[in-house]
Amino acid sequence: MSLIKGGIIVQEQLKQLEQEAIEKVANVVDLKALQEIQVAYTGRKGSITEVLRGMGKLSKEERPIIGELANKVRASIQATIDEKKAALELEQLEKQLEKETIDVTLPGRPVQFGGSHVLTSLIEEIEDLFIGLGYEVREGPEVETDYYNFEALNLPKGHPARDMQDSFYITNELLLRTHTSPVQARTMRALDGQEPIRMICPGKVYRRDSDDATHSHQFTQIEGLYVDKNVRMSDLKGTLDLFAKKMFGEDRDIRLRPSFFPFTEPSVEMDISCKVCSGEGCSVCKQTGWIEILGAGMVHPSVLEMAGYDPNVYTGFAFGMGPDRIAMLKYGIEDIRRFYTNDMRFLKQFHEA
Ligand code: FA5
Repeated sequence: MSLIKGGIIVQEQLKQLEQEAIEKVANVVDLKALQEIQVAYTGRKGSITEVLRGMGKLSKEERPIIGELANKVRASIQATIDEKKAALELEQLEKQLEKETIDVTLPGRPVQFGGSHVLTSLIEEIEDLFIGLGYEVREGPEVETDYYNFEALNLPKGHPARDMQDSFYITNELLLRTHTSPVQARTMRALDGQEPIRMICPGKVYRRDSDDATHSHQFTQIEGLYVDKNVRMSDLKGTLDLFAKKMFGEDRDIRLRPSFFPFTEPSVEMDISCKVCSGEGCSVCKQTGWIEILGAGMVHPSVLEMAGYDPNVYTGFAFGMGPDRIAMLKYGIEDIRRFYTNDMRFLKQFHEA
């Protein structure tokens, strides 16, 4: 059947819409505008729906013909939109890929390598030296009992020499150890007075000292203990002399001064000539030309006895050195606080390339 007047008009309107939509789609340059065209023509409230509203005025015979035509027009517009959409999406993807291109010839970011802290390296060097002399490395707790930190070292409660090491107490009986000497007492106690000992113990210690160029409230020490039959003061002197020469070289001056520690008798302190000023006097050596690096002496008979060693059979020597001060002297560092302020420019100087 052929269309009569009303049908012909609707048919014309539909064909016009199709042509109009296809032209618009052809000129569109972005997806948003394309979406708007879709809504305007094929959407629920779009132009095609609008035209179909007039169907009521058509004859019964014309309606299916126009309905079929409307579907074809809608499908044709949709197909054109789909094709355009695919093309625009591809274009967009290509643009994005171009923008995100990676230049593989650009230099990469250098990987930052970590390294041992200068004090850790120095402590390992000292450990190696003493291991070579037959010493073993031991450890002890940083939170120590008053007994091991003081009493077992001949420093009973109220002893005036406790003031030499102003302490951080946690309770009446617990404190942050002020030196590594408690490990002497712990080692002797563990061996029950039966075996000779050759040990060193590195670790952190804490004191209520005011921080300055050569004092820190937290620093490191290495304790050394040698107990056997017939250990003499000359053995201590020979050991310290060897240590100092290996550590600082043959040309640096060393001196031993008489001193006092309640846990050794006799006691000495060892100084090394200042590298910063070559012995002339500077702020590091407090104008004396020397820096004290360790305390030492023959283990006091009472300390041996308290730990279960018979002082008539066994004798021994002990020393406690400060690796912070040793590092300052070895590398010419003018302030101990540099070790603890984490300035990478300072710390990196000691890493191997
Ligand atoms: C002692 O701590 C004794 N326990 C050492 C000892 C062990 C003597 C065994 C006899 C037998 P003294 O307080 O002098 O001694 O400290 C030893 C070393 O630690 C010093 O020579 C010094 O190198 C270092 N030292 C002491 N106080 C500080 C501080 N506040 N900052 C950095 N280093 C320090």
